[in-house]
Amino acid sequence: MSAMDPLIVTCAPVGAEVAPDQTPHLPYTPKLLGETARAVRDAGGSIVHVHCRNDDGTNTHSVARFREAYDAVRANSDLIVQFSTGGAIGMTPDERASVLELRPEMATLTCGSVNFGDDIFENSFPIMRGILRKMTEFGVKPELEIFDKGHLANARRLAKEGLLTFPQHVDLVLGVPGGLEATVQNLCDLVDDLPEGCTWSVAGIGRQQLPMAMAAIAMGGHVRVGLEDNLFYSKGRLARNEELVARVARIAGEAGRAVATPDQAREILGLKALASAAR
Ligand code: KMH
Ligand code: ZN
Repeated sequence: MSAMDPLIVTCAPVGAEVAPDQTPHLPYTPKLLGETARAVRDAGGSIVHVHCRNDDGTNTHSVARFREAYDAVRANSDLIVQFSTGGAIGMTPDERASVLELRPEMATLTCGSVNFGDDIFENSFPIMRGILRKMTEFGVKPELEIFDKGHLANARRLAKEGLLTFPQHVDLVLGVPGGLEATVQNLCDLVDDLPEGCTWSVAGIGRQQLPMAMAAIAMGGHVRVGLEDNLFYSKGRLARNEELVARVARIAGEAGRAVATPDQAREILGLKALASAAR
């Protein structure tokens, strides 16, 4: 597949910074995540980006909880399962990387440290190398998370060290307070700077989620939406994850771009097709 490939829509339904008391629509248990996976698939999604919480709503990166989450998604859909290795601020690098032993199809690799609100999301070279080595060990495809312009240079350095080969799939996360702002100019600059052959998506934060998605649809990129990045459907109206996916699918369709099925997305991303037993 090439140029204007079908649109891969990633849904990030639960984030470490979004708590259940902020919205009734956060699928923070495996059961809720499974239901959301089904709805997101029906709405046109291809990938689910996974963070986990305990039943009391607190963040966790426990392998057992991620296994439950994986099983819940798989029992309800054929979505590509992508684990977060970013976790939550304050988690140790080992904790963040621990879930890779479950061999999800994909996992995120944030390509550098970044101010994150009043905190620092720490991703030193030793941290990135450790996560990448574990991804290689368990055969997990990375999605490179780029929060700032210098993060692409960091990814190139990791490639020079032999820990990564290009092309890769890259997610441009724009609008985090402390990171690169969500503007079309910044998006174009990053896309111009991508190594040859990379596929990319954009995750606009907050109210920039929809405009960034629209730009990506037009540019031939892919899109990430979901409550991790944005709680609202419109001003004052809380969103459900599947509604955010459905809106992007609808707009893409109007623009003449169909959404990718999960298996089409696997082909675009160079992942193996899902064994029929796992559907
Ligand atoms: N929660 C952020 C500190 C990822 O999922 O890989 C990191 C994050 C990135 O959400
Ligand atoms: Zn995340």
